[in-house]
Formats: sequence, C-alpha cells, structure tokens
Amino acid sequence: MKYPNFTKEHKSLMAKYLSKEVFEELKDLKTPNGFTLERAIKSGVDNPDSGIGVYAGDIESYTVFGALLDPIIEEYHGFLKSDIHKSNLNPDDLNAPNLDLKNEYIVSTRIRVGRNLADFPLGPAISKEQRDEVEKIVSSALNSLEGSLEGRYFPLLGMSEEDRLSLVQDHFLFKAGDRFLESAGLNRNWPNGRGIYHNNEKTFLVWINEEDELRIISMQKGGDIKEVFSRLAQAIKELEKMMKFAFSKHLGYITSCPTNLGTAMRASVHIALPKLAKDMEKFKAITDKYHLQIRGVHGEHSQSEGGIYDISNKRRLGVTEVQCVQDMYDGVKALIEYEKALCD
Ligand code: ADP
Ligand code: ILO
Repeated sequence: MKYPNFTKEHKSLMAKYLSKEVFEELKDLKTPNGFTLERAIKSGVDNPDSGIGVYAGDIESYTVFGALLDPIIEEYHGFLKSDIHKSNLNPDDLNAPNLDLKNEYIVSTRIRVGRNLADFPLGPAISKEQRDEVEKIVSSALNSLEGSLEGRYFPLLGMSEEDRLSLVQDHFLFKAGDRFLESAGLNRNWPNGRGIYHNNEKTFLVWINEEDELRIISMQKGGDIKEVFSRLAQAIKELEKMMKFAFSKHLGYITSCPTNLGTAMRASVHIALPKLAKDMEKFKAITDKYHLQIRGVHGEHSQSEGGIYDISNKRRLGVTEVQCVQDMYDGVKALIEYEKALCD
C-alpha cells in the first residue's frame, strides 16, 4: 500500500493525522481479525468531504492503529489517552422538565446508542456468516421482549421497496447506499443480515447491522426528553441481560466510527427554529457553546426542510449518558429562548 494521494479537498481528521511517519509505522500492521490500515482509512480516502474518514474493524483497531486514532479521538472528543470513560444511565439524574408543553417548537425527540457484540468483529471487518449470526442472536433476543418494548423484527431481505421507503421517510429506518459506509465495507452483502425491530407504537426501535451491529433507539413526537431517555435506559438494561456488548474501560462502548465511542449516544430533537435559521452565525454560536451539532431533517449529510433542524449532543466520550442528554436539553432550552426573543 502506498501513502494516499491526499488533495486540498481531503479535510478529514484522518487526512490531518496520517502523516508519512504514522503511515510507515502502521501500514503493514493487522489486527487479530485481519483488519488493515488500508481498510480503516478507505472511506476517508474515497470521500474527501469526510469529517473523520476512518473506521475501526474491531476493538483491537483502537490500539493497533492508536498512533492514528488517538489524536483523532483527542481532537473530536477532547479525550486523552490517559482518561477513563464513565457511564450513568439513571434517568433520575437528568434535569429535564418538558421545554415545549404546547408543542410549538419541538416536533420529535430521539435518543439512540450504538452497540456491538463483544464476541464479534465490528461491521467493517465482519464476515457474511458472522453478520448473519449477529442478526440471529439480536433479533431473537428482541423478539423475546415483553410489555411496552414488545414488538417484531423486520428483516430488510424480503421487505417491499414501498415499506422500506416509508420507514426511511418517517425517520424510523436507516437509508440505503451511504457512500461513507460503502467505502468502509459496511454495505457488503446488502441487504442480508440487516433489519429493524420496533414495538407497535414505533417508540422503541433497534437497527441491526447498519454502521454498528445495534442501534438502540427511543423516540416519540413532542419534547418529553426525560420520557424518551427513561425508555432507552430500560431497553438497554433488558438487552444487557441477554447479550454482552463490546466495551473498554478507557473508551467505553466500542463503535465502528470513533465519533460514537464512549456513550455511543446521540440525543436529538427535530425543532422548528425559522427565525434563528436566518442568522446562521448566531445559531452556530449557540450550538457551539452548548456542545451541539446541527444536522438536516433526514439525518447526517442532509439539509433542513421548512426551518426544522436536527439538534443533538456532540460530546459522547468522557461524559456520561445523562450529561449527553443534559447537553442537548440545556442547548435546546437556550435555542428556544433565542427564537422566542426574535422579531418576525
Ligand atoms: P444516527 O442518529 O443514527 O447517527 P442519522 O443522523 O442518519 O443517524 O439519523 C437517522 C434517522 O433518525 C434519520 O431519518 C433522522 O431524520 C432521524 N432522526 C434523528 N433525530 C430525530 C428526531 N429527533 N426525531 C425524529 N427523527 C429523528
Ligand atoms: N465517516 C463520515 C461520518 C462520520 C461521523 N458520522 C457517523 C455516522 N459516524 C465522515 O467522516 O464524515
């Protein structure tokens, strides 16, 4: 493998930290699952507009390719090699009374975590047989859930195009054909092994074998952030009784993208901020202050529609789950106050 031909367009943290020296040190290394530097960086090399540009194939990638990944993790999360991750999923520790009782601003709330099974490689390095096995283990565990989490697993294989598109359009299901995931090897054997579980109300959902082996999601209309968090915490507890997730003391929950390490949590609202949206500089200043990220209404790499934005926590590692949600809550509170104060 030769040193990549980075252009001025390559803006990712991978391109920033993959110096010729680091490349020489890592280029011939392999993890126990046979994952290489070439595969780890392919997404960022193929897609110059990547922000991060690197994926892990297994938990060991984070140590074997540490010379590249440590500085990326440090810059993205502000988290040092000597730091220890902490977890707190207790909803009682969250201070989040409903911010929008009249439903004027918050359209919906969603909180998700990524998880991967401890005994399998991550998606970029998994074989078809292993992926199918993950689907079997996770879907049968989910199918045994009871009460408000009870639901059904819908594999992508055999799903009609109409049903798939409507689940995507309604924000329940992941999109197909993401070019970042494609280059990372995460779309291999599509649609085999992929699918979605949801309860009847579609307030508790699990994606199987997308970017991570599980994306555990709690969502509902409106702005009751605490209720959404409580449901997620309960679901995680139930699933932990039935499977062991990849976890390290240092990095918390292990995910294929370094941005998701730690809590692997993204807590978001879809929120209407039409006035603030006319002053993007101010909007960005507030979101930066509260450690928030702005996305479009159809997820990452999409645009806003009708002045509605997806606002979520940016920090995920070195902060607890409660803090992730609190970041989002505090920032959304400030955004609503600014929006209210602006004249038409
Ligand atoms: P992820 O959050 O899983 O990293 P995306 O940003 O691609 O991935 O979002 C996945 C889907 O979840 C998209 O369809 C997006 O519109 C939807 N979504 C995210 N936040 C919310 C929300 N607060 N309410 C409704 N749908 C949401
Ligand atoms: N690989 C993409 C996405 C990075 C962060 N988002 C997700 C979904 N992991 C990039 O480098 O921009």
